[in-house]
Amino acid sequence: MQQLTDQSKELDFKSETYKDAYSRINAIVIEGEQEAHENYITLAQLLPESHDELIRLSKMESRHKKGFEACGRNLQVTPDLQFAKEFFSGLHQNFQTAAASGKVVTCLLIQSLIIECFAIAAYNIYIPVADAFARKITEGVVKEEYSHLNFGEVWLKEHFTESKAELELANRQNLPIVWKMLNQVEGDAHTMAMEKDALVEDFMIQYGEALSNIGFTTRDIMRLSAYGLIA
Ligand code: Y39
Ligand code: FE
Ligand code: FE
Ligand code: FE
Repeated sequence: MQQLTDQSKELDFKSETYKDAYSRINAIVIEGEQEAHENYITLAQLLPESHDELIRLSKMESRHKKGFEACGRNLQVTPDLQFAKEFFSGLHQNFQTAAASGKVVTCLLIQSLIIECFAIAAYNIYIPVADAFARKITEGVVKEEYSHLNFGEVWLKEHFTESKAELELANRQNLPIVWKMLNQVEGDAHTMAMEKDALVEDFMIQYGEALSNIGFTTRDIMRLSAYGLIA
């Protein structure tokens, strides 16, 4: 923690090194928000009883995207959107496949649990080391991400018994992808004073809490979390 604080004092947001890392991390966030927008529209079609609420969430995601685009412009950084598309391709493909066969539980696990927890961890770790403009934007965004995670938790808790087996399989298929994604951006995150250990820790806390809220036991959570480690 102390190290992070010291490092953030030395961050030069205008340096080529920082801007190069930002071109990829900012793109990931922009692409992630765009895909989240689309995923909630898809979920609205799959869950007619929650249609209006899910459309409301999808609109929040497109506002998040606009906010992060402004953060990039503010630092005069051009986001590397091609890199970001590839970065998300594994989770994107799995979400599309699940949606096409009406597997709403898998879709909720991917978007509302895994991706939202990833976003919450990244944004929480970013806020203390962000430039002042991006910090304000990110503080507003992260509050809303908690409400997206909450939607998934509430729905899955209400349908826990019949969703449990599908959740276990979807966790096993998608958690390893998250670790690969984290490994890919470890260096860029470090340049921005975001340490991988802190990202992993925050992610596991959010994700473990979510699984607990849905109805998994501590023993289940340990087992589910371990799948990430064998990526
Ligand atoms: O629900 C949302 O708004 C999530 C899509 C946004 C994804 C953000 C992904 C952040 C990963 C950043 C990795 C930095 C180390
Ligand atoms: Fe968002
Ligand atoms: Fe979200
Ligand atoms: Fe370091």
